[in-house]
Amino acid sequence: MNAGEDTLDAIVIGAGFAGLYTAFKLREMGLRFCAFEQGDDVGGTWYWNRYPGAGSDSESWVYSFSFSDELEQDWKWSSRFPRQPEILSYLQHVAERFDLRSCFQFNTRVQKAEYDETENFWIVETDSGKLSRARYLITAVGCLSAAQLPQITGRDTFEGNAYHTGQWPHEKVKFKGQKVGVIGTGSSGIQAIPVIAKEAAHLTVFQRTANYSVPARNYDLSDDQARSIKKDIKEIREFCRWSTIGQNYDFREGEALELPKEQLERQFEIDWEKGGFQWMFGSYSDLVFNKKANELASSFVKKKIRETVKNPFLSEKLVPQDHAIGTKRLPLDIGYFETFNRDNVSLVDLKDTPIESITPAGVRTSDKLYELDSLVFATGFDALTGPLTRIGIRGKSGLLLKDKWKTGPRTYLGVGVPGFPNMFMITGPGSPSVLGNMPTSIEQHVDWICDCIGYMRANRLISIEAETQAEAHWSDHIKELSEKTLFPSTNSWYMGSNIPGKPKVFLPYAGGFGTYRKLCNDIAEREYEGFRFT
Ligand code: NA7
Repeated sequence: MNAGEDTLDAIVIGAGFAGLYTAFKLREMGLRFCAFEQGDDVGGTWYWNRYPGAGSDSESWVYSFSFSDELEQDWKWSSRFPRQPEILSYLQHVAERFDLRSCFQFNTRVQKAEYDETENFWIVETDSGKLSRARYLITAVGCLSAAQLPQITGRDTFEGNAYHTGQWPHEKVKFKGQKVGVIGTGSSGIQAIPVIAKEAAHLTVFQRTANYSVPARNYDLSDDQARSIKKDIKEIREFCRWSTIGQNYDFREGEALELPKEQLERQFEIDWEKGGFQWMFGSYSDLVFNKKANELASSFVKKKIRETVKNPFLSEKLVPQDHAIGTKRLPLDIGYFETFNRDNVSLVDLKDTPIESITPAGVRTSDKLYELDSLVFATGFDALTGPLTRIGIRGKSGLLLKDKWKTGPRTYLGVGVPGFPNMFMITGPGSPSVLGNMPTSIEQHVDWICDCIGYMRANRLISIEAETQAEAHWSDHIKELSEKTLFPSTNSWYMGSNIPGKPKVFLPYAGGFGTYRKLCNDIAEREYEGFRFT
């Protein structure tokens, strides 16, 4: 590809949390860069995921940027767990406040990015055919942005309205008076189902795997609560930066297995009333790492499901049978299990009666045809690798990133890949990313990457490339850490097992966010050990 003579310092892909902060930093550093976004505005995840009930499962005061004290003090969150419209407004506000929209070309999809080895540049081609050339390629493409539609016979023949939660229309979708079907009971389905049920004439939930869920217990923030959070925000942020999952809480001292059963049960109850991820990740760490301890947590939630769902036949169908709690991403819900007490909601257990096809009229299982007006695919994403491999990224010797990762992604720190010099991935595979609070992860990566670029410029270095040995060591480390957890025991998108043909490899770094931050800092201090410069 030939991109002409004008060479930028950097090209950024994406205008979500990661792209916005990168643009802010690069501009502060005085770099010439161009940023592309396929949507027509900023927002990333929150631009696309507009389904009913969509929202963050991290508390608003940490699910936000910490780089500007003024922004932190001025912005007013209305609730504990912000909903999609508010998060999108926040990101639009950030774009306006810091004049970041001018850094982006919207409605522009990056099709290809190729590294020119002789000149040490990235050449990027967008869907308009335009080529741009830059020293650095920074991917801010998100971890859960490549929507996955299931491969079901006749999927596209449905004559009603069909939606994927991750590609939701921008105009209001109406379900009033309709027979609606939802396929999928992951976090998206669990958020959407209670809201759709309130509007639809009838909702049929097609469940393949019964899932755990913990109540969010969302609440409106009073002025006093907001004031007190703002007063302590610096300490809160510092805690997040060094915590296990980038949140304002961490595992308790001690182990669940050490406690008398009644005491643990009491603690579970107290935490259940508080709601949120804290129920598990602010509790005892052996719930996550030890099968026996995890069984105690799993049993507690199963008991809660049985207590909530009035119809005993239905509640048994909703009780997870085949996985340990937390090994699939733990959803938070606002009335999910209660929804199955409604007269207008029914559950189809696909383990008993699998989907055979989708027809023009609805969903046909081995039992019968469910006629539908609208069908919602809450079927997830090609997580972490999908957003990157769907772009034709070619490194040295024309190697496609997709081919390089044929047997699973291998990276160094989840930031760099040997053979792909001057490419920086924000929250790429092999970094903590999806195992924690995303804005905390994103800010850490963007700061680290920008410091690295600053170092290169100060030292007149032209290219940086992760070393093969560092990649091998890091990949072994990722595997080793995952084997200390219960994650590999379950089919989940963490393991890549939701995508047909995707190698079954644990994708994120499970060593804890604070530990990872320290590692990255140490590596930077040792002049980017594990990377080779020219
Ligand atoms: P998830 O968590 O991947 O959930 C997808 C759901 O869709 C899950 O219940 C799947 O069942 C189900 N699914 C997928 N394919 C099929 C087919 N072919 N038939 C029936 N059911 C199917 O995606 P989400 O969007 O909910 O959440 C993704 C993340 O986004 C979330 O964790 C947050 O971090 C934000 P399965 O369990 O595979 O049997």
